[in-house]
Amino acid sequence: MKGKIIKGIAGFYYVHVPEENTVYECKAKGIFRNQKVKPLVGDDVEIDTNDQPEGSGIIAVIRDRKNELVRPAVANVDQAMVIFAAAEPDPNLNLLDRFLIMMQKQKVNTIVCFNKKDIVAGKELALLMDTYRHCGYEVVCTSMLQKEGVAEVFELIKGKTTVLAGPSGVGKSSLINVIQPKANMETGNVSEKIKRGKHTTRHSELIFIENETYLMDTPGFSSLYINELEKEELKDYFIEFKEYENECRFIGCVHLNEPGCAVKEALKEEKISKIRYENYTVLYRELKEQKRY
Ligand SMILES: Nc1nc2c(ncn2[C@@H]2O[C@H](COP(=O)(O)OP(=O)(O)OP(=O)(O)O)[C@@H](O)[C@H]2O)c(=O)[nH]1
Ligand SMILES: [Mg+2]
Ligand SMILES: [Zn+2]
Repeated sequence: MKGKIIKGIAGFYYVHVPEENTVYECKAKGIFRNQKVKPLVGDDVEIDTNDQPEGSGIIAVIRDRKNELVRPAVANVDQAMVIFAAAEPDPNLNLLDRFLIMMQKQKVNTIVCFNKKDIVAGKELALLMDTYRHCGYEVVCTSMLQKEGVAEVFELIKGKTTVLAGPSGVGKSSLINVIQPKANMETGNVSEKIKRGKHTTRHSELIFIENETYLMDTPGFSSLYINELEKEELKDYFIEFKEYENECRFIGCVHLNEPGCAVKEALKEEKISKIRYENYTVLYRELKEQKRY
């Protein structure tokens, strides 16, 4: 039978078989372990249910993956939507930039969503949105509490498999519940004291929304290391630098200390966001340090 892995917990994989609209609890065939292939949420598989207890099966075949992400570890996604709360928890834009770089490196188109717009001033929100729109990203702004921006989100996810990612407590599971109330995902309060999420979602899970439309819920992350990237390449991931780069005095300018740098000039004129540039310098330094070991 053909199906799709919608969840994996402690060596068990839950495979949805659309033909019957049922879910089988499966183990993977030993051969995958020997070949060091780990089944992933999102995998299209074939399962064998002969001689198995009712509702159980064995994953016999994992079909070729369209793509495979490392963090979160999922397969066959069409795009990502990264969610940050506009407040509570305050958005960590350095973490957002790290995520955007990682996705771009993996060639996965990413939509940026700022949730909890109900608790911040319009001006603050506009600044966040402008910053990322200016870098070429599709940006939406929502309140899952007041169900605002939902139609816009739906338009963007329709007909696709979208992985939802972001820190804990930003409203990833809440978004799924608003779009598909039947999903009934568990959500958790943000801690009063430290204003951080409580890591309510523990496992990635694929949720069927409607024909051809899936959302993948994932556990919140609190840090991301950029690796497998040369420091000289980093600038290419800051697309807003592109239009100035040709004007830099030196070919291969990394826009840090070089004289006659057009990117730094644009920064001075506030044509490039200060926070984005700062994140660039932080990440550049980090990549430089990594190389020493
Ligand atoms: N004010 C406000 N609160 C929201 C909004 N969306 C979600 N919340 C609340 O934020 C808290 C965290 O929401 P979750 O959906 O559990 O967050 P999550 O991103 O799934 O978090 P993890 O599973 O821990 O990664 C819950 O108390 C939600 O009710 C919103 O738009 N506005
Ligand atoms: Mg969650
Ligand atoms: Zn430069």
